[in-house]
Amino acid sequence: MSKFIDEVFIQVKAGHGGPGAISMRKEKFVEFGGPDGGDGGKGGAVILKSDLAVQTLDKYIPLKVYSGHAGNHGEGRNKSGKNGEDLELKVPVGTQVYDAETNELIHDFLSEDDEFTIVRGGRGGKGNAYFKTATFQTPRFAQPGEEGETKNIRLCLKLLADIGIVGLPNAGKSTLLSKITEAHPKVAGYAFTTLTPNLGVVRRDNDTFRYTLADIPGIIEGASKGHGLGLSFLRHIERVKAIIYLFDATSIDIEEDFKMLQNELATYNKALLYKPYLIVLNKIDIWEDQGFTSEVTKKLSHMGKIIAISAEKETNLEELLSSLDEFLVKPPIIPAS
Ligand SMILES: Nc1nc2c(ncn2[C@@H]2O[C@H](COP(=O)(O)OP(=O)(O)OP(=O)(O)O)[C@@H](O)[C@H]2O)c(=O)[nH]1
Ligand SMILES: [Mg+2]
Repeated sequence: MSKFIDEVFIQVKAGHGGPGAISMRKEKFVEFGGPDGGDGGKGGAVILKSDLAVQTLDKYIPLKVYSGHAGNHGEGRNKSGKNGEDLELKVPVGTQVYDAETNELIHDFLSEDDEFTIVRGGRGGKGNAYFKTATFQTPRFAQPGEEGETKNIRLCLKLLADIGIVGLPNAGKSTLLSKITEAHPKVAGYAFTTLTPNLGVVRRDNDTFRYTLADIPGIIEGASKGHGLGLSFLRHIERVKAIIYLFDATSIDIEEDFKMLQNELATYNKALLYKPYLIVLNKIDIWEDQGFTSEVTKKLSHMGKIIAISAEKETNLEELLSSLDEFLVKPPIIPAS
C-alpha cells in the first residue's frame, strides 16, 4: 500500500550564481588586450508545480535539502556562463506551502499546473570586462556570484474535495463513497478500516456536472486528544463546501453521536461547524419494519435535514445525490446553437 503523507518539512535552496571571469584578450599584434571576462550564469531556482498525477507528498524526504543547480563560470572572450538548471518539484493540487519558521502561508496550490518559484537563484557575478572604464582599462577582478536563496518550508496537503463524509467508525462512509463514485475504498465490518482519506468523483447529469467527495477515517470521542486516529486528517475536510454526517441508523443515540462529532470537529477548527450539512442515516435495510425509518427521521428532524438510506442496498441514493447537488453550483446549461 502506498503511504499517504500529507505533511513534510523540507529545505529548498536555489543555485549559487556562477563567478564572473577574469580574462584579458589575447590577439596577434595587440600588445595589451583589454579585459574580456564574461559574466557568471544565474543560479537555478526551485519551482513548485501542482500536478494532478501526484496525490501525496510521500516522495519528499523529511528535512532533505532540494537544490537548484549553480550557474556556470563566466569565460574569456566575453562569454557568459550558462544559467544553472531550475529544480522543479511536483506537488498535489491542494498543497499549501508554509514558511517553516514563521508559519506564514506562502502559497496555496488551488488548481493544476500552477507554478510558484519558492527560491530564486543567485545572480551571476560580473566578469572583469564589465568593470572597464575610460580611466580604468585593465581591471583584474570579477564578482564571485551571489548565493541562491534558501528557505525552510512545510508542505501541507489539504484535499480539495467539495463534500466531506464524517462519521463514527463503521457507519458505512466508505461503502457510500464506493456506491456513488468510482472510488474503491476498503470496506470492512470493523472500526478504523479507513486509515487515510479517499477521494471519489460524483458524476451527474450525463457527466456534465461533477463534484468530489472525501471519505475520511472514523472519529470517536476524544479524537481531539489523540484517541483513535486523532484528528489531523480533518485538514482534508477543512475546505469542503458541505459536510455529510453519516450515522448507522440503528445506533443507540444518534443525537449524542452528532453532538460528539460536532464537538470533536469544533476542537479541530470551529469553522467546520458553520459549513452547510446533511444528516444521513445509513443501514436502514437492517430494519424489517420500515415504519421505523420515518419514526427515527421524525424524532431527529430538529438536527437538520435528514435522508435515510441503505448504502449497501443502494436505497434512496438518488434522493441523497439530488440533495448534495444543492450544495454546489451547477454549470450553466449552454443551449446548442
Ligand atoms: N446492512 C448494511 N450494512 C452496511 C451498509 N453500509 C455499510 N455497511 C457495512 O458496515 C460495515 C462498515 O462499512 P464501512 O463502509 O467500512 O464503514 P466506514 O464508516 O467507512 O468505517 P471506518 O473506515 O472504519 O470509519 C461494513 O461491514 C459494511 O458492509 C448498509 O447500508 N447496510
Ligand atoms: Mg471507511
